[in-house]
Amino acid sequence: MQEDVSKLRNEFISRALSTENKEELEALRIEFLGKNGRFTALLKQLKDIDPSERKHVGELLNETKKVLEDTLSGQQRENEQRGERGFDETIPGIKPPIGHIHLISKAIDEISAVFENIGFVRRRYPEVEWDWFAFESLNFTKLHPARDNWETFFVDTPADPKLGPMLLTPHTSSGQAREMLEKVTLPIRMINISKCYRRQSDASHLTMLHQFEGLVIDTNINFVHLKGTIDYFMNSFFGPNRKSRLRPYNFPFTEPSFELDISCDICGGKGCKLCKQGWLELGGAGMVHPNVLKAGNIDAKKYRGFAFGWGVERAYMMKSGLRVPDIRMLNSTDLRFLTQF
Ligand code: FA5
Repeated sequence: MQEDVSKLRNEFISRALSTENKEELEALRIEFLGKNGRFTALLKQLKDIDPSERKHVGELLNETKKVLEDTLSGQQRENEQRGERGFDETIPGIKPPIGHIHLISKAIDEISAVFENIGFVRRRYPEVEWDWFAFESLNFTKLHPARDNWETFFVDTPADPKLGPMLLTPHTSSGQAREMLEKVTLPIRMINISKCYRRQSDASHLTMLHQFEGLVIDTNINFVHLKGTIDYFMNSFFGPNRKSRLRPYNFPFTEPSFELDISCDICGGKGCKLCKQGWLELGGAGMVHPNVLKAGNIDAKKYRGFAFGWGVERAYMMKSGLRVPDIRMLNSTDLRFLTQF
């Protein structure tokens, strides 16, 4: 319903601004606000809406109605003045509202630039993926809970005899084996950014999220390279004043494994609804497990690597000074929110 209201409002405004006379404007008024108008139809639906949402939707409809009426009267004045004076090329034109790149796209550009500065190459691997790339090649056990229907969205198609069932990838780590198998020459320094899907939705979880996955493979790679890369990213993206910490963790595809947290900017590290205890998890990292190198046809005796996978939305909302308290707001279509960025 909210989406319908905002689409209708945008259509009304753009069509009203291109009318040239009273008659055109009146026809538009009847189409939207008349007894059987399109906006009037939405007003009539209000009584059927769930009572818990009715107040919020009612307010939105009232505000929108006022916007439509103000646009009508403003444009009527404009059309009248134009009629009186005829065409006057010295009058400044009507400025159409100008949009901007969406904040998630901006975040992706910024993250890519940070890593490209130190030699990483941007990649993008499939969102609709085979089990083999998302789990099997990454050393997941057959009964790992992430493979469960409750965690991952499976696609209803026949399984491939070698690659298993098809799914919506829950993480960008599925690009690791693809990068190793598709890459002709080593070393590898990739940053893979794409969409991932999980059965989650709350103040810090989205159902469709973006992750950025780093993978470095070379002959002399060790933990210091990983830590240096993390510190460089944290400093470049969040500035010098935020704290980060690594916690030992367990991922099947890295050994040792860590999770990376950043101090919460909303509560200054005191603990709030979003972060709970002052820290927000950004993602996982670790040294690539030899079994993953083997799955990628890389000689595990000669080569080593590190990998990390972090959330784009999480990283962006934790940027200093941004103070977005609910990750789902980043997908809002509300212009009052979006024009702030
Ligand atoms: C993984 O997805 C691992 N593939 C990360 C990794 C890569 C570890 C390489 C080691 C080596 P995890 O499930 O913790 O790990 O997710 C990583 C990050 O993605 C989270 O910390 C968070 O920032 C983001 N993320 C995960 N699920 C969601 C979600 N539902 N909504 C928003 N962001 C999410």
